[in-house]
Amino acid sequence: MGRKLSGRVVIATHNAGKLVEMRDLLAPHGVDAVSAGELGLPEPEETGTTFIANAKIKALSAALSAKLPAISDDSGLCVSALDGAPGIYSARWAGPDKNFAHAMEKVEAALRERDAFEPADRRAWFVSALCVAWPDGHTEEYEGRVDGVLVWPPRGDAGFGYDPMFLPDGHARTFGEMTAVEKHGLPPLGLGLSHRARAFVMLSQACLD
Ligand code: ITT
Repeated sequence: MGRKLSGRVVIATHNAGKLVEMRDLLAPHGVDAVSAGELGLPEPEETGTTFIANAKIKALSAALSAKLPAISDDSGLCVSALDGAPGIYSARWAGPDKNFAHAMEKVEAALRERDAFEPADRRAWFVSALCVAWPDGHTEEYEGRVDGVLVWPPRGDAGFGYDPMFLPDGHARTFGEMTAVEKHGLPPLGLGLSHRARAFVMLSQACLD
């Protein structure tokens, strides 16, 4: 049982795609969500070596600057044949202009170099580490994961980042072809499909009403 969140909460991300999803996930829980961008908070350097460590850096930085509880997400795509890359470097593979068409091409090129053409050789998973931090320094962390295969060419233009090339197990459409509701996969449709929704279910059970 975690510490409860209520009132105003900072969504500590500067990523527009994540912000939409995190707002969506928080919406039914009656908190007043404000983004790091709206508050003009700085983007801390992500110096951690794990998703959880980077999520903590981001949530603590926002909570201490804003003097409000803050929720961050550190996430990424891990490719089995690439020994888990790009992993915590998923945002960096898109370069300074955040070009994810290019980042997906890089992943595809690396898979081809390894002769990974069959679905069995193209296994991947998304991870989301969510951290809630309070201005007194208390933090709680939750991690979710979804497994699937990488398709080529990318399919669909919904979502963000690597969504168009990720086909979650048990589904016929990529995250890029799903609505936000389908990607979340929350009740009454399911128990959480995306990595972020799965981590959020744990967070909400512990910290939200
Ligand atoms: P913040 O740190 O401000 O939250 P960021 O984009 O730098 O934004 P990360 O360091 O956590 O965030 O990078 C994670 C990258 O992994 C992100 O830029 C996406 O491209 C990718 N990613 C994470 N979740 C994803 C999802 O649900 N669908 C597609 N790509 C995702």
